[in-house]
Amino acid sequence: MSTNKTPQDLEKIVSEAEDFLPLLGTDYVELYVGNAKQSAYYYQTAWGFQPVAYSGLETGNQDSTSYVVQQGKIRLVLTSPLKQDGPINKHINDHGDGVKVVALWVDDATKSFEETVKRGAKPFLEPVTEEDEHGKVVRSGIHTYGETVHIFIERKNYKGAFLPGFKAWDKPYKTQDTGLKYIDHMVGNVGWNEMNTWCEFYANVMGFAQLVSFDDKDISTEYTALMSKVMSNGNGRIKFPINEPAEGRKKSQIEEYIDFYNGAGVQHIAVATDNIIETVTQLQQRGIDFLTVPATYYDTVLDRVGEIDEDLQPLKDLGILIDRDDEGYLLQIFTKPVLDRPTMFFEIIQRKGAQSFGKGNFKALFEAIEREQESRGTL
Ligand code: TYF
Ligand code: FE
Repeated sequence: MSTNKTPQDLEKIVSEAEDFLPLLGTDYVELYVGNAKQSAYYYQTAWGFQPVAYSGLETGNQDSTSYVVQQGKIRLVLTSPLKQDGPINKHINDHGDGVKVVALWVDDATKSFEETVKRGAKPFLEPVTEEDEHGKVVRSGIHTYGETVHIFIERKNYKGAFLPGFKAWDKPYKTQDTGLKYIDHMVGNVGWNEMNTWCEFYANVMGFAQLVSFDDKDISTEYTALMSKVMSNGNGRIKFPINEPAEGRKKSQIEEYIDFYNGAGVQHIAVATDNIIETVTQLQQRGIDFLTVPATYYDTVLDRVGEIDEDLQPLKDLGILIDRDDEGYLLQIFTKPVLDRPTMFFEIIQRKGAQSFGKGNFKALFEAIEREQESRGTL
């Protein structure tokens, strides 16, 4: 069964949360990767991100290299170690490439740290002020699920390209963007029976409210199951669904992730576009692989979702999924994992009123994932 909070419920939780942890948005997402130079090239060439900033040997950083790329409001940081045996090496050894930092943009990073630690967050980074000729930035950080962390970024007194320690990176090589605008939501996979613990963390420590809950009856096929709850901050700019595996006849995709990632971590980053047909056409031409559903999906989809603005044919050709709720409809599609391990993937989403997550597509989507699991021998 799905449960939805009324606007009145949300308003109350929201106004309380806004008091102690106002979040302005996602500041950046940092991945620890084996080869940052090549990852940066992939995100530029295949996804249309633009070069923004760089840190490495040339900037006096002896330990690691980071490339910052941006598209719309989406900022990715790709980081690799330069030496052996450090924490970044260990992270890559344990998890493969993956998201280490989900950075949150705040007005006061010191207060964000104090308020969350007071409510039980495990500290990752004590508030620290860093300066260069462009101003100063205050950063602080707390742990979340697995080895993932949230870093609070206070940049109201900063005008540089990214953060102190980085130089502006203006590479003559530029690629056409693919129309990606902002991060709509970021999903965490956690272990058996851990979903509620982490939802309570977001509620109690960060003042988030639960938007929706899906149990294994909503999210199951004949073979596999999972459970999911969507947590949101007060202004709705930050939405974190949390998934846990559920018992099915075969192995849940969440369990497969946990096995290969060696623990909890970020499962998918949903990025918003306002023209999904254009965006996905571009991405497919540049070699991004998407999950596909059987052509029969399109035989009945309009009976389920009613009238839509787009022609059905291009949606069918590209494999874009459609769902509707009380507020409107949405278009969405999922990439295959973008790493060697079956761990992280992307979702492309275009919202046309709907504020939900595509529940009507879950069955077709999870059957598509099962076919992939089958091909990997992990079902
Ligand atoms: O974020 C969501 O809830 C949707 C649906 O493993 C979804 O994108 C949920 C779980 C999953 C893949 C997609
Ligand atoms: Fe999603």
